[in-house]
Amino acid sequence: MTNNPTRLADPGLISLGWSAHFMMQVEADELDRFTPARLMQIHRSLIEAMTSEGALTLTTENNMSTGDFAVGDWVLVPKDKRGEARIERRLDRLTLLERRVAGGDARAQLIGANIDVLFITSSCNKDFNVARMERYLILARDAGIQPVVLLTKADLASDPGSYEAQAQKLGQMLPVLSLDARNKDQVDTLLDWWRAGQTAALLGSSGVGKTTLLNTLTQAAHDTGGIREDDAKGRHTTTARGLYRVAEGRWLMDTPGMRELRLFDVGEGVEAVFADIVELANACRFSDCGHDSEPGCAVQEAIASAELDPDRLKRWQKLEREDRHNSETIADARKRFRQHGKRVRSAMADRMALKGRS
Ligand SMILES: Nc1nc2c(ncn2[C@@H]2O[C@H](COP(=O)(O)OP(=O)(O)OP(=O)(O)O)[C@@H](O)[C@H]2O)c(=O)[nH]1
Ligand SMILES: [Mg+2]
Repeated sequence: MTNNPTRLADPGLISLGWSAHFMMQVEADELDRFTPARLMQIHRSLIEAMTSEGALTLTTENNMSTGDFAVGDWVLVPKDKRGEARIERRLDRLTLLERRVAGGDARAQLIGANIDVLFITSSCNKDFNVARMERYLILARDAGIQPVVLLTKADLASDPGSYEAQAQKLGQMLPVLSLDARNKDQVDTLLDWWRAGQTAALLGSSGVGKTTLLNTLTQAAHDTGGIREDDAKGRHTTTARGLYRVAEGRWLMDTPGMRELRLFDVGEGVEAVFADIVELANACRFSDCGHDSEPGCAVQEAIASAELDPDRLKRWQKLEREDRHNSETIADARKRFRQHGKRVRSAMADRMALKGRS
């Protein structure tokens, strides 16, 4: 069945972020019954979405939970529904941000989908932490999302340039900006980083000014909160992820502050962010070099000649270990879950067969 580009090239859909990637996944005959919708906010049992005709509240089928969807996802919903509708199916994502949930659970949590630009947000105060920003950077690079480091509260720092210089060490070509998140002229310069129909997301700790940035851009008044004087930590004011329309058809995702970002399955992201160390490691004499005291270690040679910061090596080794551990744990948990599902299905089939015989 061929696609129907005329109906799917609806300007209303394009302004929601619709593109060829999603268009190609819809069959022409589906268009008689279904319409695409983008997910704006996800609650425990309901999802708020937008179609080219307006807002809708969505429900999921019994075998899916709202946790299977991410803000920013595209789904198909039955046509001509007013108010409430059920999700027929989700379209494949262009990009996805996910992390391992905090605590002992070996579960993945979806952060957001179909994001083009990630604003890695931190403040020019005690929140500033290079190792933490590096994690966000890995997440973005692994997902194929353009990262931009955004340093807020530049107005409160005596030397914001020193924070910028430290962040710039994360990558020579990484855009690093500092600003006062309450200043409209300064915040409007962010619009250069994404286009109409594209989606950017704000990620960072609580209190760094994510919602303040959204409010300044949209002139809206979503709740913002103060921070603690002693350690600059926020109070987790924003409690749900949400997608909002900002100037000229751009979309911006505000998210609740993250206490920690536990990565999994981001091997490619780690390699991209630490490409310099990976290259050095390839030049070591032994292929299983531990970069400790082995002879012919190119990594240690680079440290000795001050070409490589030893802290960066430590962070790389820690992130590699953590990624391997978390990826294995989540893969095991998923396997157990699938096996459990199989056992339940076969027990049900046995029961049905017995019933059929009696
Ligand atoms: N001086 C100054 N204050 C800022 C700036 N950005 C944010 N603030 C203040 O910092 C506090 C926290 O801002 P929020 O926007 O609520 O922070 P958030 O990142 O959304 O926090 P969560 O929703 O808890 O994740 C508020 O009192 C803001 O007014 C800035 O650039 N300069
Ligand atoms: Mg907030």
